[in-house]
Amino acid sequence: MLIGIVGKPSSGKSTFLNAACRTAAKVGAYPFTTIDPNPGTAYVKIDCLCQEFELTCNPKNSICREGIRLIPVDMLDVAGLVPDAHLGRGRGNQFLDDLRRADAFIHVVDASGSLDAEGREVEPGSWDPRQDVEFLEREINMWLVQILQRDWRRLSRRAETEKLKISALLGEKLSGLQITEPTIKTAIRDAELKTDKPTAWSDEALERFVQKIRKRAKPMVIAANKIDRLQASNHLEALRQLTDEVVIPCSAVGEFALRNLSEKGIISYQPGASKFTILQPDALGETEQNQLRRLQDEILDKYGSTGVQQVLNTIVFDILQLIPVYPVEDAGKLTDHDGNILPDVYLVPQGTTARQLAYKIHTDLGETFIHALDARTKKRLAENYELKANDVIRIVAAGATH
Ligand SMILES: Nc1nc2c(ncn2[C@@H]2O[C@H](COP(=O)(O)OP(=O)(O)OP(=O)(O)O)[C@@H](O)[C@H]2O)c(=O)[nH]1
Ligand SMILES: [Mg+2]
Repeated sequence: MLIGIVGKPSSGKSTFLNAACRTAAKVGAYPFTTIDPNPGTAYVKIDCLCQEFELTCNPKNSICREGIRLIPVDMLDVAGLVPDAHLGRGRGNQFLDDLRRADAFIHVVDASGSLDAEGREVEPGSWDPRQDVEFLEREINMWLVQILQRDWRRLSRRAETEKLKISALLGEKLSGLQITEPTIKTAIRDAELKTDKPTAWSDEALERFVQKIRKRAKPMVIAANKIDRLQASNHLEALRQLTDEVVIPCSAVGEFALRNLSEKGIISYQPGASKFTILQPDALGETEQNQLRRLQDEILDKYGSTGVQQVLNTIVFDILQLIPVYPVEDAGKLTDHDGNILPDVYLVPQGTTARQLAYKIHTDLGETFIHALDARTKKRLAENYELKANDVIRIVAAGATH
């Protein structure tokens, strides 16, 4: 799974990546600090089943910390987008091609309103961040429109002359963008387009169509960043009223500082938590102590967390609606073939069947699938059994088990 970080220059995208992934991407108070994309690995958090089963687990594809399972997700932080990027302004929009595979986007917005449309500093609070939400959605749409337009004439003619379904041709063309035929069909219907005459679709119609696709195929969460700055809270409500996307108040800088101090053992802090404990007060200077106090009072107490972890969990569990399932090879001991307890957790879409899980683990396992077993009840599950969140599943296959 891949989550893309987008937004205008200097909104805090690389800081968000560094806070979430502990990367060292370059950060700077000037536009276009990032040119080449920065990858990272973040973690979403769930309660680990080792608590329910009262076992000590040996995670392999994830991490368990004090009963909290951390599941990795790939992230990519890219260059800033500016209005009319699709016409080549700023760094253009070609770099978004690195995000073709993305399952969702985080839009990092400067909620303190201290940067203009191009990411240049202005009087704090004077810029209305609602404009950023509007222009960015348009630029993402235009990026998709341009991909479509590249061979639209040929494609639409072919559909008409060869009497092929335009949704099927588009499904083939857009598969690299994780856009499937059902999504395309729904978008064609919602945009009220005629399927038998795609050559007649206007540019405006293509844009309408793409907008419908984007919402489904590249869902977005808005990280209302720099909430640690005074002016931000005023803009937060306005942002929430403007858009139907989820808006989460966020301080990437705050999260970065807390994780840093926690790694050094100076404080104890779990990402996403509403408080921290100072373990080594002597290691903190007066300024740092004051900063931490402000962080507690003005961010954690006010908003419940720094927002970074909440953005990630919201995308994976609320927006993409993925559910965690634990495959094991021994349904009694809950282990893999090496004896590791609850080794792996997979994030799968709701509605995934036992057999689809088998395919996800290994093609062979899917092909030779016989049945599955619920490790809690030891009941047999048929291939079309729809997995539930936190199922522990053994797959029984011809010649191989899992
Ligand atoms: N106060 C505050 N400043 C932040 C926050 N996040 C980032 N910044 C600052 O905003 C500036 C830009 O941060 P970057 O992370 O480089 O922004 P970016 O979006 O990656 O910028 P480009 O790569 O140029 O597009 C830096 O000075 C950061 O320290 C935050 O949560 N609060
Ligand atoms: Mg950057």
